[in-house]
Amino acid sequence: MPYQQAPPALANQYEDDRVLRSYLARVCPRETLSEIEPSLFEMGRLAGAELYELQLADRLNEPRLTQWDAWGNRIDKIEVTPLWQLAERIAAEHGVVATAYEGKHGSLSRVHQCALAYLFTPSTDIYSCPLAMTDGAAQTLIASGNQELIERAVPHLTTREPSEFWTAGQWMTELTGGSDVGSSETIAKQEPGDAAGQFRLYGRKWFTSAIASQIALTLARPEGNPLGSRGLALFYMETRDDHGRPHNIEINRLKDKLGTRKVPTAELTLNGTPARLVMGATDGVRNITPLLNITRLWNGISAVSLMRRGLALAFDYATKRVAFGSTLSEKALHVDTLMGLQAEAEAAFQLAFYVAELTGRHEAGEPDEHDAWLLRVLTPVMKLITAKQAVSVASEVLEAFGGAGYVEDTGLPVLLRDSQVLPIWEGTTNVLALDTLRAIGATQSIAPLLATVDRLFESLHDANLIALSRVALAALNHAENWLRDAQAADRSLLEAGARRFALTLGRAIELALLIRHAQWSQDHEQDRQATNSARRFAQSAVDLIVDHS
Ligand code: MFK
Repeated sequence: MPYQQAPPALANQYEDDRVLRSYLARVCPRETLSEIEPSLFEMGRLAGAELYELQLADRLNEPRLTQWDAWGNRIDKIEVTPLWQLAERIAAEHGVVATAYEGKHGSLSRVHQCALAYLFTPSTDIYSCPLAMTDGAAQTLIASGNQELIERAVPHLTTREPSEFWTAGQWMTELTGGSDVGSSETIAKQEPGDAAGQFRLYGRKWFTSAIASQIALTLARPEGNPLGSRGLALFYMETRDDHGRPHNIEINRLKDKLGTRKVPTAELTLNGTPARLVMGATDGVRNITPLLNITRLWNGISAVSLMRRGLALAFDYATKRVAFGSTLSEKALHVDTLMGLQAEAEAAFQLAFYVAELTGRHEAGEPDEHDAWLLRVLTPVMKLITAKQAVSVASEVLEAFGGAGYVEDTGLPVLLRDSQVLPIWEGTTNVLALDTLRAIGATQSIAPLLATVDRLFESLHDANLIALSRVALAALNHAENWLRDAQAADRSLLEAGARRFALTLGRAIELALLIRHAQWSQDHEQDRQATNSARRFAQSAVDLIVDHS
């Protein structure tokens, strides 16, 4: 009988997720949990069964652009993959965006929605990209107060009815202005007869993700406005005309990317595309920031969901793969390696969902200055640290499969390629490290974060966890001292250390949140697994600050 290797398999992705279930049991009142759990069981079932099977079967399909028809007409038709077509319907029906807007559970509606997105994402080939932008566009339109656009678009962006559902693009990146959005060159012109607020856009957008979306929010400079980000304005556009063709938009080509290959990302030319001002004719960058902050939250949720997928497969495979006389799950070194990755993923999970809680409280109008500061500072910190962890965990997960992890038709290499986008889009690590400094802004101190961590540790009574808590506090105090000294020195020292500072904040707050959860889990579930993860995580590098000489 020739040797054949059993492949890794997935169970119901909610049912066997200790970390998600334990977290929800802590943050949700019992009644809320029993109301939301059926939706999570169902999404967990789909993610571990039909969607995952279709994802493997759909592996070689990619989106296609057809620029011309047989008769010489420019059509710029985009066809997305079969899994993407199904994912759109499932996302709408299961409320992967809508749940956050239905508000059935107050501020926890955002947590519920993020839990759905976390389960949905790893089996749907980064369909989370258009969903993230859809969610961000809805937030941005609502924040704009533009009643006409809110009434026109938000019901479509937040519906559960697939035939009514619209997704949104976020068209910001230009050749001149990648991270430096203020350098954008797209011009907005008003022509005779155009209604107030109605413009036509001319320019070239260099990296427009999920080009099949029905609407897009974009930035352009109204003629005569000054250079720089203040001279840009925020515009709303519907991307198709009445015949379903791109509305004065030429799709020049789809990008040939390392990963996210199912996402139709285009270079395009706006050729007099009709667009409406969303709010005011200036300050477009500031006005689009609600979108940036929501997509950064989605980035973090996607990062932890991809880590979870890799580990679910690796843990299952370890029970099946026999080498040197026993399964990998019986090899102390293999298990130790996986547990180290599990600790990274668990710490990242706690931070991503903590930011979801803060976002939910903000959206539910539970105003609190302290929470507002935390949300503004921790959003970039969470995005940058979880993205780095996702790449590193994905790389190790592939290695845990040996050669199989490097072979395409196992469906494993895509985990690494898709993770690699997470530190790049929605603000690179360095851009977000600088944004963290900007967010700390006037306080010039992380005192509110230190106060939060003190509160997280108030109910600690396990001696081991109390010892671990000192690691988090020491790192944060070191960061606070470094910040004070760097602010007193010249700007270049502050800037040069910004990445190490932000990464340290990220790892220290992850550790603090994990310790808090571990204590709860000991007390309420008699479970020490989170404690073991906290111990491992505390012994990895938490403090990355390098002092000035
Ligand atoms: C898997 C799910 C992930 C989702 C996938 C989505 C796929 C989409 C792919 C993409 O589109 S990737 C492109 C994303 N591009 C970026 O994220 C841009 C990265 N660059 C930055 O974030 C820069 O920091 C920024 C462009 C914002 C800097 O621009 P400026 O011109 O230097 O802006 P400035 O003057 O610092 O900020 C303008 C205002 O906005 C200021 O307020 P004031 O006018 O009141 O002073 C800032 O404080 C404010 N601001 C900036 N960032 C903010 C913010 N406010 C709140 N939150 C923020 N994040």
